[in-house]
Amino acid sequence: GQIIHLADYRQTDFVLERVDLTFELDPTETKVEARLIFHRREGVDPAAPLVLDGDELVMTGLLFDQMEMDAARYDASPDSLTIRDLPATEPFEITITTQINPEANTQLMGLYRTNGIYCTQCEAEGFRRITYFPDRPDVLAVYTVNIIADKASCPLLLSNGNFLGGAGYGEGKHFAAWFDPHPKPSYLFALVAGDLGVVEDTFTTMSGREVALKIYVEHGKEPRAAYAMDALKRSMKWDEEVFGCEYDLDIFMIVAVSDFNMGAMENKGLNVFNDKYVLADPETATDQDYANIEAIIAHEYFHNWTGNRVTCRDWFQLCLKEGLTVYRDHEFSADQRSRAVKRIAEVRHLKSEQFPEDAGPLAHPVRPTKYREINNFYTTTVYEKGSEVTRMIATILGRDGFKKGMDLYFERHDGDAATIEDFVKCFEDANGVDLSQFSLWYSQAGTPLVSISSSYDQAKGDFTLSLEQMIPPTPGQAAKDPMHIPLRFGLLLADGSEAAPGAINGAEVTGDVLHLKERRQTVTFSGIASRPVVSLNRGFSAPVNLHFEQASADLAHIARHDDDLFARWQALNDLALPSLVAAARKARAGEPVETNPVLADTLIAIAGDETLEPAFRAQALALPSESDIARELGSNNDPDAIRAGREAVLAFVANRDPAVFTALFAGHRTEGAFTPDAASAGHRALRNAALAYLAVSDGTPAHAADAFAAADNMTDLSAALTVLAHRFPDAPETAKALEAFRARFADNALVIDKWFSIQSTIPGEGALARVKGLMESPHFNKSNPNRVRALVGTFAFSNPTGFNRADGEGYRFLAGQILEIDPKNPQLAARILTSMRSWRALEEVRSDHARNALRSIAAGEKLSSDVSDIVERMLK
Ligand code: HT7
Ligand code: ZN
Repeated sequence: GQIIHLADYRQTDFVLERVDLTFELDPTETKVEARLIFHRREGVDPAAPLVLDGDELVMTGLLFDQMEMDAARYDASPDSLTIRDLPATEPFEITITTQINPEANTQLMGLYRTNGIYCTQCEAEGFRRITYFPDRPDVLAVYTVNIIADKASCPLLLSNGNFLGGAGYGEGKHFAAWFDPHPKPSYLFALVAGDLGVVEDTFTTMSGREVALKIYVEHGKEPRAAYAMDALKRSMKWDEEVFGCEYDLDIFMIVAVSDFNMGAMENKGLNVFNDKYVLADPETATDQDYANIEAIIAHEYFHNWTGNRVTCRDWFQLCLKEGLTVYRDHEFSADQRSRAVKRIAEVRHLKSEQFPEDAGPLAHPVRPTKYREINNFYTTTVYEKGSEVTRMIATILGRDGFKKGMDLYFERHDGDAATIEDFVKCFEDANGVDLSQFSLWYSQAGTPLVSISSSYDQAKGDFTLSLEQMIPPTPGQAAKDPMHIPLRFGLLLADGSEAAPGAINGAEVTGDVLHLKERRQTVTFSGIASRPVVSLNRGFSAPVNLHFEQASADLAHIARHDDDLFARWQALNDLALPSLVAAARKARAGEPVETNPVLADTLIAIAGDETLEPAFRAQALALPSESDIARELGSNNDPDAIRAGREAVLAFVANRDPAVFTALFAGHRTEGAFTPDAASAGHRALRNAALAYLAVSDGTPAHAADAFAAADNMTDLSAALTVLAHRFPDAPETAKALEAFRARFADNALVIDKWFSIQSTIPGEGALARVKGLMESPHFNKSNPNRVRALVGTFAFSNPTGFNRADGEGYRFLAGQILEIDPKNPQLAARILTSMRSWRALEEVRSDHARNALRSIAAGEKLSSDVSDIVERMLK
């Protein structure tokens, strides 16, 4: 594929006025008739042809104003349709008939069949696999959709908008008509047809309209959709209360399908979900599953305003809808649960996924300026860093200023296909501020590094911070300008209270936010009576790396006393990382590992502090991961040494005071019927964190085997199974538990995915053989994306020692898998391949093997543009 540049954007020559679609569904020969009414845009050359996008299309008919089109006036190929000699000003109608094969559509883009259900996925460029169309997000039109299908196998016929009516259609067929009054881009089109069960409810909007809510799932699974329905109603209410956004159709539908490339899709009025993010009950879903369902239901619902009512002008603006909507779903979950614990989970995720992307060959700005394959830009940078950029706008402007900007955005751009500039301008205009320097966050890739030193002058009562920012070079961007970095801070005194400085010089400070804007800045706080400990980047107000050599005692002070819970966790993390890095270095050199006792004692004190919420204590107990340590080390990494060092530190903590973990494990059992609320989940998280330490100090599988036998919910059951499998892979107890789990859940594929993932992340050399063995299991299905992600994806992304074997077998295995998956599902193949994005940071032997494996992929025949784009960028 060729490279598309943001700078080349121009409007279409023709305006699309109306779309009428008729589908005659058939598993292998579906007929699609598209009636499109266009007119030439004012000022456009009257000779300019109409060029429509297609992808693997077969055209079986073409009419112009209902008359057969003269063959001399058009050229059709599978990927485009060009029509000439069109009217200069007046509207005209083009009717295109295509024939498509949903059964053979293994890419899961366009119209496909999954478990007998017809369903569509059109974002980003799937609509062009259904019919020829101006398939770009700035072409908005009103759609009418007629669906004709076999009545017995497809009693349900759904599309966007409101139901117009339906009737029999002869020969065992029936039809249904839908009309969506809201102009929309083609990527939000959806059609679903099949035989599904339904869960129904209603929601009364803030202006008193009743909306029918329907969640469609496979027959028999209806009870497992109750939590999703509850999350949907809470989302609808929250969006009214917090953003003033009211739902705008008579019906809102969600359909759960088992073959899906991503999490879910926000089609107007008809969201389609990966069933993993809809179905839950205590026996089969973990607390994490419940939290994910709540977040993704909210995310897709929130797109109704941020994405659908205001959409993107072009795909470069993807973060306009995604970054903003992730920010909105984060805020929603924070309001539904514990804000600090939610923020800790977000930052862990950001650091473990986005920071590596930003530091490697796939780094790109939140708003990229070029792409070859848009599917490859649904990245953690666009989504999660995009959300952080939105959060910084809120931090800089404050709650009210942010709200004013959002209100103006909806007022000004409802019905538009907008840009990031439009978005930022709303905040500027609503608040009378200039965000031009801030906007570098959209255009400069790479995680800024802020280096800090401090000094205190007792005689003068002055505390001084020297800050310096550096934005590392990224592909295509060697030199960068200094950015506007909003750092929340507090100055903690010895008694845990906060100093209130008399004057602050050297930086703009608004409230508790210090605005770092220059490359170097020295900030002096006067009137400070004793040496303070600075707590910086509270709440992770800016997505940056901080280099600040704070003494262990100072970090322990923050960890014990900061009134910002997030800052306490961050201090613990900052205390742990140097120990873990030092441990990895020692392990690499074959030397004994020493652990900082301040770390162990602080961790244990927090774990045992009953005044703190259990979920927070569980987060505190989770040491930085192997990939966190790898990132901190930066280069020449040996995953085996990293793990060995981390294991030594973990063992030191586990053995420091095992009684604390015994007490936590015994004291946080949740009694009574399971509820997925955050408080109960917190008790389970703390208890299971304690179990993991107990298994280390005790050295036997006994605790975990007992916990497995006693578990009455999936959170506890899978946590116990993980401890057994990861700590005691060869124990008979583990084999027994794995088989019991498999047998019990053999007919629930989503639970079997957990069984795959737990085994594929067993550390060490044996993992690859285990994964290969599991691929032969009758439960594995290489054409289902959830199965492939659970087994192959989890192995490559989340098993550092197993995947990065020194002999390179892990990379060669992955290369083989990528080449096998690519012809069937290029998006899935490309995404799993990004697991190798940090290959250059590996030590030489491994990085040589990794390079060779990547080269073997690059040499593959007929690679998709998805995979070739990723592999070429990774090798550049
Ligand atoms: N907006 C949706 C993105 C999406 C997608 C993109 C490419 C290929 C398949 C896809 N399925 C869903 C999901 C979201 O961010 O809400
Ligand atoms: Zn989204």
